[in-house]
Amino acid sequence: MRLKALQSKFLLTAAFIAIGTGNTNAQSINEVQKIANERGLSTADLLAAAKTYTPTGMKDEYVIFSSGGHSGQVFVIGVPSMRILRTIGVFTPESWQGWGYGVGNEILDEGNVSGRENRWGDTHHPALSETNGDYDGEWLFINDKSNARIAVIDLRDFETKQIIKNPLFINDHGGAFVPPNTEYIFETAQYNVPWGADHAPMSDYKDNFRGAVTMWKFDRKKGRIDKAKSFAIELPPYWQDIADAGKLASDGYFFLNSINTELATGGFGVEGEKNPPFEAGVSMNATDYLHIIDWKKAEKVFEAGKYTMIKDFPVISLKDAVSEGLLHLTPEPRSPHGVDVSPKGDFVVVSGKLDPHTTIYSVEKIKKAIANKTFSGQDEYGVPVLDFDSVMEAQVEVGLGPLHTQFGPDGYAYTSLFLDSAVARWTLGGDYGKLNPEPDWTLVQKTPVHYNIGHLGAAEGDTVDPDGKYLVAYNKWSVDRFVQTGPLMPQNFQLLDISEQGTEMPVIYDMPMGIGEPHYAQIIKADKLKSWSVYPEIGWDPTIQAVNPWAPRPKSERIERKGEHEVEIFMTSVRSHFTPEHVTVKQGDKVTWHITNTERAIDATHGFSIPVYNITLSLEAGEYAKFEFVADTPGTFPFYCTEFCSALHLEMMGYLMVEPAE
Ligand code: RUQ
Ligand code: CUA
Repeated sequence: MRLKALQSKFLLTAAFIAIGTGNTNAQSINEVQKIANERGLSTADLLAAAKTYTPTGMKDEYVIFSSGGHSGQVFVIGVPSMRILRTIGVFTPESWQGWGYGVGNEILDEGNVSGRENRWGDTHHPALSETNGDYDGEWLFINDKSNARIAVIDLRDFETKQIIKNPLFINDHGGAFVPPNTEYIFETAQYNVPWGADHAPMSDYKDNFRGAVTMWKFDRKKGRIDKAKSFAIELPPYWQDIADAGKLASDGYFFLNSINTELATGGFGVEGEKNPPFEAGVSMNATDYLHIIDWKKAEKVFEAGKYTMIKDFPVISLKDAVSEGLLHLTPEPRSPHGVDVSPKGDFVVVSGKLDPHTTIYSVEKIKKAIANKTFSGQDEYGVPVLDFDSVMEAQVEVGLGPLHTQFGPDGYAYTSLFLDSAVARWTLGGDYGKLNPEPDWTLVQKTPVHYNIGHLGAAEGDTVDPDGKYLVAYNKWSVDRFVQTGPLMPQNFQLLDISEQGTEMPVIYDMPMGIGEPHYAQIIKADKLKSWSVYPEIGWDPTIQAVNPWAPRPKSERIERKGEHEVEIFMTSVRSHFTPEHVTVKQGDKVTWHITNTERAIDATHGFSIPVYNITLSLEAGEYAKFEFVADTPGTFPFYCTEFCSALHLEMMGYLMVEPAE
């Protein structure tokens, strides 16, 4: 390392004279050289630093919206600095944002499962809203795999507005995905169960367990999923896996993988259980099925009333899905995982975990095969299977354990290789062929990553207009990359520079991700986000994105007793006091507390917390919030502002007195 650094002295000096925009003099070059020598940094390291170091005040060019895995949250990260900008509380309460401790509780309750409070989630696949197949920066959707729920996040204030529980299945994986104009949010089941997760013996698997895809109608004006206009399509009980919506050439289609076409039910390991274990049982067939769904047709079938109500939810039956010609299958190499549609929508890339190739299907050929009924047969549920050879376009040997694919603007595709711990760059054929110097459908190079990459994300790499430039490897293991943090270690987000054709794709940054276990993440150009810096007006209620008439204003603060046991409090907060400062209620009172942060300055957030009652809020400039509780515990409770908002922040407090009942 040291030797390499010394050898590169000349290069390095030249580089810094060439790139520095400040006062580059011999002395500072020497200093850089000295530091590089002391720290054992190579020229490549210094270049990586120059590409990622983001001096104070300089903002990031891209923003990652990352799932938080079983933290239940979403994380927002800047690129290329790889700095965490914020978390977004989604399925799991988050006390900094006051999410689920007095505010947000109704939304979290929408996600209750079978009448039970459920306060965590396993977020996998964020989907930014799209217009004409390109991210528009307005909305973000994300699934919860553990309980089959979808959340809607408004990117004006980065807050969760809705959580919806799927009534049919208990577990989802192929979601959230949106078609090019975000008419729907797709959610598909994974580990199949009988409808509504009702009980049935495992011996009923083939007949009573079902897969499904739900098409949640998104009402962009209201910013909410419209359950009344949503429906599902019944699917065979294969484990439907990840999915992608068609675009341009494949607009109107929706593709999803499956594993376990064997219909394995496990049952191995203890006395008397002799079935193959799941991991073997679901991997026996040489091929599984890619599902091809014509969702525009499905929409028409639903609108024509051709559905049955199951668990109070409209479902197009498998039989009708077949007879209406909206569902087709085609074989895909065993244990497929990722399915990704190319930028022009003309190819579908499938990667099989146990096959070293990516398999590319031609959308034109798929359409032709459907029209000509070029079937190789049907599956055991009567779904027609398109002949593999007539829809397959190419196979590229990329390496071991291919999972997910993203795209660049230059005809390159990038596939994550879990077993190889690498990112493979390969070339697309067809129209993309002229964009890159290498021949079509060839592996170009591989970059090792550390370690065991799951998803990967290129800048806008799943849209109709990918940007290239940056790619992030979302590695599952970090092993030896960071200071040991006990046996539980962070994941490793590695930033790769993919800006140059034909050259290497160097890793230029390692970011430890020590919160949750992210899966997919999308990377959007930062200037597409039009986030508010303060709420538009004083008294703004983020749950309705409008001024709330109940919002307290300066001079209207008061405490109103309504009848025997009800009290309503109207409070304002501004640097550095709450008005009123004394709130007295009686034990047993039902308390409704309204509070407005009347600030107009950027970043003038106040917190508000009450001990014992488990209340903590975050009130951003202009925000109105309401919370309710029953004052059943008498006592003296100082409430205070939890954000260090001003020099007199410690003085920003008051007392809640709950008088004991006689
Ligand atoms: S998939 S395990 Cu996104 Cu690779 Cu969930
Ligand atoms: Cu307001 Cu501290």
